[in-house]
Amino acid sequence: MTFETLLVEQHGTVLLVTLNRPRALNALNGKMFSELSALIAGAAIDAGVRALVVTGAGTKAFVAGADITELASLDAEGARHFAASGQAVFGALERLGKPSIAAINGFALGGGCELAMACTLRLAADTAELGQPEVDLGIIPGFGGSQRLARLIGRGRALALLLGGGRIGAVEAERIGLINRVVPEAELASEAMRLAQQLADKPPLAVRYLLNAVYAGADLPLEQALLLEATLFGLSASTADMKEGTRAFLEKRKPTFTGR
Ligand code: CO8
Repeated sequence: MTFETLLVEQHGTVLLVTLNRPRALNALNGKMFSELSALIAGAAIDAGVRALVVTGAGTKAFVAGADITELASLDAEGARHFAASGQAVFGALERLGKPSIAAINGFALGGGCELAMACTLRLAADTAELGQPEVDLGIIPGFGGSQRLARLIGRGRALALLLGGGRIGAVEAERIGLINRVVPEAELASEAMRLAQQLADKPPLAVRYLLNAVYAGADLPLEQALLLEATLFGLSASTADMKEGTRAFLEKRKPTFTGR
């Protein structure tokens, strides 16, 4: 697949996706959402893709938010539709069943921070800045920020960021749990690929069940979530990879997973 707003490279079983509108600091527009949607749908059914890295083109920004030029001309129904379709795309990424890593190489603001939060893990360059500045534009986050931020870092910290509208650096973002790890800027790309490859080498069915258990379980009462975990545990125990993983442990050798 070729895209207008995305650069996509496959490195073995890792898909490197670069949001590519550097002159607008990779701001998310309708075209980018429809291309991301197609890309995620393709990655979902491609057994050769086991992990994704998402990053921004250029040296300045991961994603500086929704495209404010497009936003400015929307009426209420257009804005509702834009928010809902962005939410659907980020939801599809979150529920892909394959790990995704946001490599935050600069500004991750508004929709950019929301995209990073829809990824499984987040690495940020030490120069990166994150925030939800929507309030200062007279709007609220529309791509999941008002919900994912509180779930990720807690309601109090989320409200401070959402209401303040300011930006925080990568070190502070790591301290409050918004990102997993700060990386020197020059090492971000290689570190993100290295981590993605590590995850891609894990047994993919166990990874999928694990992601399902964590994401679907989070929205369920504990009793139902535990039932879901036990059911997925049972499913994972029926895989050839489980037999290989346990046998390899007992035989003191490295497992060879086949994804079955
Ligand atoms: N949308 C469109 N263009 C943008 C955006 C954006 N979000 N951000 C930057 N650009 C453009 C600038 O207009 C500029 O273009 P040009 O060169 O043609 O003038 C170019 O990118 C470079 O930007 P700057 O000159 O501003 O670069 P600076 O280094 O001076 O500043 C900043 C960088 C601080 C990142 C600054 O550009 C900025 O504040 N950008 C906007 C950040 C922001 O407010 N983001 C949130 C957007 S709203 C959002 O994401 C809501 C999501 C939910 C929507 C729900 C649907 C309705």
